[in-house]
Amino acid sequence: MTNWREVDTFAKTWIKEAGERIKDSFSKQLIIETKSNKNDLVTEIDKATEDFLIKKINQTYPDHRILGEEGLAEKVEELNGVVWIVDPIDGTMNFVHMQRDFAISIGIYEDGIGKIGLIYDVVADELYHVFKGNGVYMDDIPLAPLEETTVEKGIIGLNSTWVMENKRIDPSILAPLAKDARGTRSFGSACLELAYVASGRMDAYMTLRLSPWDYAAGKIMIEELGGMVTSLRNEELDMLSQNSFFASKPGLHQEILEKYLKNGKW
Ligand code: 2AM
Ligand code: CA
Repeated sequence: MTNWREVDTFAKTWIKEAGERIKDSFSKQLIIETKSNKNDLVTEIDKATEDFLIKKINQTYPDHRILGEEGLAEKVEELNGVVWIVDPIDGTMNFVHMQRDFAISIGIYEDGIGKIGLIYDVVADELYHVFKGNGVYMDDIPLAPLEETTVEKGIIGLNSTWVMENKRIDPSILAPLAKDARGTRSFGSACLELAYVASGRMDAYMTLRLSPWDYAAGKIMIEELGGMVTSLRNEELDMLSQNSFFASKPGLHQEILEKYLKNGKW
């Protein structure tokens, strides 16, 4: 039997320790490489952070498995048992250029069901955490359930570049949503944007493509608070591959799907 309280305590300790190590790297010269495209960045700190977390998890829980963005652990092809889904630095571009607005994200799943989610905003020193069934917190502050809202009153997290990334999508398709919303925002770290939806700073967040490590923690938080997390086609997300992504307060989710997203070829 898994002692989930113990897992939660270790995970919180390790994510903070990993954050300290990242902060210590600020004074060093970074080695920056690119991955899928010239703006998809990775540094040795991303890899060192994932490696640090893998070692801690392996030493304490040898039967748990790890799905990490940098792929340093054994390959995970199904979600049986306990799987830690880790993004060592979400928002690497922010990390490299701005030294702020990036986070470590850890979602811990059992047989595909989210149990624990942690998102650590390293520079702000804010830890968002959820233990399924026990509410969501930012540090010691409980987050309120998400209430229904409308596009008219909503702030929508939307990255202006993603509608142009895919030749199938006419960029103008989202113009009415951007126009009708109270405002749009883009922070450059998907997991932090999900923490902002959970904490009510934003009302929804959507993107064309997200990987499981970007949303594994945030999904548990938003669902715990009564929000919805689906693809842009309102489908359940596949935790083992990339998906289009749409997280929102209730009410707003339905309104955006019906009025703005139904003609998109996502
Ligand atoms: P990363 O920094 O961990 O790579 C930037 O808008 C957000 O999208 C970040 O959360 C970033 O995560 C993520 N991202 C960057 N490139 C991506 C890609 N090719 N596929 C999915 N998500 C990506
Ligand atoms: Ca990353």
